[in-house]
Amino acid sequence: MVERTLIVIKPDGVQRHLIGEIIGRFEKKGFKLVAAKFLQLSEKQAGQLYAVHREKAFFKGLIKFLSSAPVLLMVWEAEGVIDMTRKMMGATFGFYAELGTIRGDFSCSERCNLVHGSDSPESAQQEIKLFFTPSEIINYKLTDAHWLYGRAVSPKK
Ligand code: IDP
Ligand code: MG
Repeated sequence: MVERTLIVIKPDGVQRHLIGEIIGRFEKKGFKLVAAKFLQLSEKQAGQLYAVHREKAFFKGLIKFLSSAPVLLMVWEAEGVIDMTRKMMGATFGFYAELGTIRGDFSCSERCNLVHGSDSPESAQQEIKLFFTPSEIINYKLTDAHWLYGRAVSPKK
């Protein structure tokens, strides 16, 4: 099923010059970028994104970190994009994440783990709505869709 997910390159990803690296991985995998915004979040906006963690001991530090410098907010679209982006991000703590994942290759930290990605269709829908209006999400076709999903040749032929 075609899904959309919110991906955020966190302040450490921007400061460490990893925007291109992170976008490049998603782009080369074949996902479609349908919206993007570069901005510095307020503590309130950061708190809304991480509302599920409000009771956690790390919440306050997380909100300060996320609102401390600019972030790149993006919506990516593809069949199964939520699970695939989570796999490509790797485990939450950079020092545990598998090599080959974004966090495993570039993060050594619990908090500064470079990237946020929605973890379910429900959270994706909610999180996208926090930052993008429907008209800011662009509907368009990529010409490689047949090749990407392996439907270039009909199985009968
Ligand atoms: P996720 O980003 O892999 O979905 P979550 O458990 O949703 O991980 O945590 C949200 C974010 O909070 C993490 O990406 C990380 O930046 C931060 N975080 C999670 N656990 C800790 C912790 O124990 N200490 C400090 N920061 C944490
Ligand atoms: Mg999470």
